[in-house]
Amino acid sequence: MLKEKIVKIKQEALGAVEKAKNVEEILQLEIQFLGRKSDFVGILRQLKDVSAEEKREVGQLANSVKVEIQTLLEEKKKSLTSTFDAQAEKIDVTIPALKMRQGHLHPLTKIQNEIEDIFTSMGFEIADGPEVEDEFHNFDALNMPKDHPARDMQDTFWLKPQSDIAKTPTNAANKQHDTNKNTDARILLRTHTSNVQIRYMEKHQPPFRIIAPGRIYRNEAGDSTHEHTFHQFEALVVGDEINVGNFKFIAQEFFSKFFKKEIQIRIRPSFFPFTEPSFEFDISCTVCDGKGCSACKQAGWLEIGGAGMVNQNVFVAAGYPSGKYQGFAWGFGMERLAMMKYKIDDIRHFHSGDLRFIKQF
Ligand code: FA5
Repeated sequence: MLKEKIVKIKQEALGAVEKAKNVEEILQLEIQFLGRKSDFVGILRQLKDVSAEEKREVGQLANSVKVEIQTLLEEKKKSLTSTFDAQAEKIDVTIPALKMRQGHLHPLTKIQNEIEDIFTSMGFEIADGPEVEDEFHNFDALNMPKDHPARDMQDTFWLKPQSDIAKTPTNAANKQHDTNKNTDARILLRTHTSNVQIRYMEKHQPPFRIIAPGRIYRNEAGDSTHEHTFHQFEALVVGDEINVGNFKFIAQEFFSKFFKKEIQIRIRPSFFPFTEPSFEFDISCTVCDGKGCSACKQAGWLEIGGAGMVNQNVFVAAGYPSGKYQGFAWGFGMERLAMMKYKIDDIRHFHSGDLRFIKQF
């Protein structure tokens, strides 16, 4: 009799647990079927009145049913708490996913890569030189002796002489590792990429054609077209019979490829100690093609940079015999070129770190 009651309770419990929809209902069922006032516990109380044999049988059955109901309640509780309730979460699967933010190259890096691609396609090699330079490679070897007024054209950031640095206590202790160096050489932040001309020629023999893009520094106040830290781009072509015509052709090819339109070159007399003759060169205006507009102040031409035939004194300083080779060199500002290409009105944008500017490229 008690056995049947237990089996009936078990079936009722299984059915009820099956139908339960949330954790609260499960807790209610636990009280209803196994709680102190439940029928099940009532049956267990009646066990004291039955025979020893029935007590044993009913007791065993009651235990296993209790475990069964408890396990069932536990499993159902788990399954209910882990069930994903899309309604409750209010997830709208039709909303477009958030865009991943992607990094990209700085506009100047892009310009530099473009320039390098064009020149390597014309058989040029890319050369490099130090930004912290000695006076010899930045000035003396480029035919600008110490008292030469041309040095004033490029205001210089001088660095502490190495002998001063060596006097500091830590470095004095290390000095014995360093005894071969001329610690009195004046060092500076290079004022142009022309130092690479000397660095390259000291190690290579003509014929060659190189370009040298890089960062340079000038101790001057900034405005919309001047920075104290900017980038230049040097070209140097040396051989037996290099002439101004070669320069004009290469320059015309490069600028036409860079601006993706036919560009004319114009040269005007100028002066640089490291070139003879020297000239400034202009390109036909990239906006009006030479007709005259506000971008070129109605001139039809845009100033690009300086150039010239390498001065023989420079070849000699680099270790070549005088009169044996000829070459041309040029140097221009990369920021200024980028400003022309992308119509940027202020050079200071490049290093401002302003993402609204950087993200446009
Ligand atoms: C020179 O630096 C020469 N080394 C260029 C050269 C190389 C001439 C080889 C001949 C042969 P200059 O000081 O004019 O020249 O500078 C060259 C270019 O750098 C300028 O035409 C301009 O485009 C850019 N530039 C000069 N000063 C600044 C500045 N403060 N901010 C941004 N760009 C500048």
